[in-house]
Amino acid sequence: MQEVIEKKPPEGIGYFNILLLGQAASGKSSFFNTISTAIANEKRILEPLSVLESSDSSVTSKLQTQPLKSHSTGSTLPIRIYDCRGLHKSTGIPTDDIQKVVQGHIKPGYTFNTYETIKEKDPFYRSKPGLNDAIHCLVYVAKADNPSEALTDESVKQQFDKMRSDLCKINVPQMALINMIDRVGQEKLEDVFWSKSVENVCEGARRFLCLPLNHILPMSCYYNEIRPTIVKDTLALFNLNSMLYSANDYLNAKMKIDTPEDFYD
Ligand SMILES: Nc1nc2c(ncn2[C@@H]2O[C@H](COP(=O)(O)OP(=O)(O)OP(=O)(O)O)[C@@H](O)[C@H]2O)c(=O)[nH]1
Ligand SMILES: [Mg+2]
Repeated sequence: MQEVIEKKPPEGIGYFNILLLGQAASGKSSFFNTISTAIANEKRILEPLSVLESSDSSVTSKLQTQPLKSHSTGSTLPIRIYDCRGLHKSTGIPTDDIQKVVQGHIKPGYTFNTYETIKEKDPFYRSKPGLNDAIHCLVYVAKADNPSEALTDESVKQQFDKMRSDLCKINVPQMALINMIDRVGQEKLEDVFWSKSVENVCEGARRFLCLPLNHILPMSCYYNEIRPTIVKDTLALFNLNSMLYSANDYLNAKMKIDTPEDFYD
C-alpha cells in the first residue's frame, strides 16, 4: 500500500495510465473495483464500475476510469486505470480504436462502436495527444480457467495478433492479469505464489502471450465476499505495483530520464 501511495510519475506527467483489455466478462471492471476497495481501505467493498453476471458480449461499452482515492492520505492517486469493452467477434472494439486509445487519441467517456472506428470530429477524439494522454502499461485480462477463450474465433485472433505486433513496435509494456485463479486448484489464496496449479496456468499464459513470467500476474477479484480481505487487497496492490513499475520504467525511457545528453552521440 505504502509503495502504491507513494509512487509518482516523472515530472510533467500527471498520471500513470494503465489500460485493461481482454475478453468480455474476464473481470476487468471487477479488478478496477478490487483496486478501488484496497486503496480506499474503508472496510467495505467499493463498486464504482458496473459488474454483471458473465455474458458473451461486454457489459462495459465505454472507455471509463474513476479517481482512486486513498483513505489514509485523503487524496486522489496519480493513477488512471482505464476499463474498456472486451475483445469479442461481434461486439468488441475495432483494432484501430485500441491503437488510438494506446496513443491517447480517445478520451474517457467514449462509447465504442464495433463496426467503425472513432471519427476525428468526435468530441471524444483528441487530435494531438501527448505522453500524458497515452497508455503507459497495457494489461490483458484473461480468465485463469480458459485464458485463450476469446481467441477461438479466427477474426478475434487476427485482431489480437495485429494489436500485439503494433504494440511491440512502440515498446509499450504489456502484462497479463490472469484473473479468477480461485477457479483453479484447491489451495488457499494466500498460497498463490506456491501453488503448482496457479504456476501451470501462468506458465501456459506466458507461452501463449510470449511475455516474461514476471509480467504474468495471478489475480482473484472480489466477487462473492461481503467484506474486503487482507489477502485480496494485498494481491490487488501487489499486482498494481508491478504495473506501476513497468509504467514508470517506460516513462523514464521515453523521457530519457537518467540518460546523459551525450550518451548516444
Ligand atoms: N470466481 C470469480 N469470479 C469473478 C472474478 N472476477 C470477476 N468475476 C465475475 O466475473 C463476471 C464478470 O466480471 P466483470 O468485472 O463484469 O468483467 P468485465 O471484463 O468487466 O466484463 P465486460 O465489461 O462485460 O467486458 C462477474 O460475474 C464477476 O463477479 C474472480 O476473480 N473470481
Ligand atoms: Mg466491464
